[in-house]
Amino acid sequence: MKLERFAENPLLAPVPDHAWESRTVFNCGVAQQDGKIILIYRAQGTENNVSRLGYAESTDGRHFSREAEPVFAPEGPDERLGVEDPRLTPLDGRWQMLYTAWSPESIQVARASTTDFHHWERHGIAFPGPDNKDAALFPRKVNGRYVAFHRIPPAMWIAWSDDLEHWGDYATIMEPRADAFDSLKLGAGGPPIETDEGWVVIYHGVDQDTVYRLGVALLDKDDPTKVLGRPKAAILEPEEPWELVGDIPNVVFTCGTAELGDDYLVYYGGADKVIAGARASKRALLDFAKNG
Ligand code: BMA
Repeated sequence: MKLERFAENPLLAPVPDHAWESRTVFNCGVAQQDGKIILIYRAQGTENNVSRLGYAESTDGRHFSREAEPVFAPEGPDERLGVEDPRLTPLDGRWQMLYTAWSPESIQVARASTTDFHHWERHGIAFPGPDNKDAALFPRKVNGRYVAFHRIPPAMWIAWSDDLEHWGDYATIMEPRADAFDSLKLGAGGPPIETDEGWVVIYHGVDQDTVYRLGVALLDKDDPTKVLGRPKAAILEPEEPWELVGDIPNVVFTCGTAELGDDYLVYYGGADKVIAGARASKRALLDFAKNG
């Protein structure tokens, strides 16, 4: 089973007139609110490598209008090199965002929250470095505690918390597999999607040639450290010119999914330079995740 790309791709490209997003726009968190699909996307200008986050919204999921200024920018020593790869989760009436805080000393996961995507409350570092990223919160508590994915290379991990501030009980849930698209390393895409049969997780896997592909897995509903299904084949791999060539070649990388009718809409960065979308039927993706 493969994701089916939108005919409209790429959906968003860099804007030469905007200094902060003139070079790249790519990995984006996804939210759904008031009938809109909202993308909070990573962007870089040509002046340096610092990443900021921009805002785009759509009513059909395929045509987006965007804002001229970033909605979230680096602050303080931990973010000197940028804020990257946001993942958005609705929890207790707010949108929680986990993102990569990058500095010369460390790669860490920080948390901020909002209700309108323009005014943010910062909550500081959630997962300290030296190298932790690809974090996404589950959309509800499991067994009375908050849960999140995170990544300590080369594996995908889970962690637990009572208050969203203090995280512990780190556990590896998925390791690289020698004979698959995720042979070098892997990390979560967006937050997991709850289904009757478990948590569907779309994730990225990297192989020995540093090609980034997307895969899918199914985790147990009550014990998400238990992997119920993990097909060997990728569901999306770089094929289009703007996935093969860009800022970093051969990359498709997702930070979030929307739901529209019977479909999942997966938003992803292409070659770290543009934003694209692809769809899958909910049933087909779940069946594939389960049975591979
Ligand atoms: C990862 C992250 C992503 C990026 C990917 C491919 O380590 O930095 O933001 O898309 O590499 O370059």
